[in-house]
Amino acid sequence: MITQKQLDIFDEKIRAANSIFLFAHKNPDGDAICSVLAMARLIELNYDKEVTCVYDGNIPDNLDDVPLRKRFRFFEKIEEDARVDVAIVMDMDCRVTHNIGGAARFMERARDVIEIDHHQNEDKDCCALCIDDDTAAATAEIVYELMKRAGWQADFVVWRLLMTAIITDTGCFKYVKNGNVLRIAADLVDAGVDIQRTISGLNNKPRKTIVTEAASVGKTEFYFKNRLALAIIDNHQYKNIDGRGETVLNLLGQMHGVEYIVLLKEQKPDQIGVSLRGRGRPVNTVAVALGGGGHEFAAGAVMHDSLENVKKKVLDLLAKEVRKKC
Ligand SMILES: [Mn+2]
Repeated sequence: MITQKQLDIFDEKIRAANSIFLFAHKNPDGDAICSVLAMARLIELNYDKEVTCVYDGNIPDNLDDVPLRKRFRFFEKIEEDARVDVAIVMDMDCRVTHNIGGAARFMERARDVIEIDHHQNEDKDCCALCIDDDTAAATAEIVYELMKRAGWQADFVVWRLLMTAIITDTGCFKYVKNGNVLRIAADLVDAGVDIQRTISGLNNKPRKTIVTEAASVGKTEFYFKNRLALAIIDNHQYKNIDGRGETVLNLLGQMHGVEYIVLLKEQKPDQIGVSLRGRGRPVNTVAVALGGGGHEFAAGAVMHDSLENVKKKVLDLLAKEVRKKC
């Protein structure tokens, strides 16, 4: 629930600012990108202020066609001495200071930092205002609430961005925490947003990505009586995917009997991205043991070791989990 006091602080900070920067977490996902772009648009429509949207890392290819995508700028393309009065950091996943990446240099010079997220922020000290609601399914849900509470004017671009954010973070409405996000989606549909068009707009990955991900699925290794599926994207294949490999995880997650899904991505010869998914089985403790983190059923880590060593370590840790449940 957004309070009047939060609204007042937001309004005061934005009014007093001449240069507003908006940030998503490093390697932003659909919710991060579209929530930032929707907020940027809302500020322009309602405050007539100039805003700059900044990210670090890479943006998934399937988000290339979202409205205003070109407005999102890689941090190294921003003038080094750019002035920043207010920084709005969104969808940061708990740690603002850790997750913003190279864009931190611009956030740090802001007079005020405003944080908006559907995770509880652990870096509250650096923020003048935190609008956190961990009952929200997406950051876009909070943007929508803010827009309604403040009585802001919106347009079709904002509505489409919010729907795209909600669809990506809820996995097409599979991961809702309560009915609120569905009521918002209903309002957006009534406003004219087409769910099917929004989803097919996201189904536009490059051919090389799908072919590479399918090849990786084809070579999946199975362990512990098929309860664990492990797929690998080697360094040669890694350049063909957009850094994630979601299709691999989705396909293996559809397989009968599979409870744990592991995807090892050889980003560099000695840097392995580990993605873990559990079907009703928690995987976050394993991710933490590997030096990473995440959610109960979707977590990951980046390890600096060879593919072979990382695979052994992951299997050893998961063997304990599998046995626990027997
Ligand atoms: Mn999110």
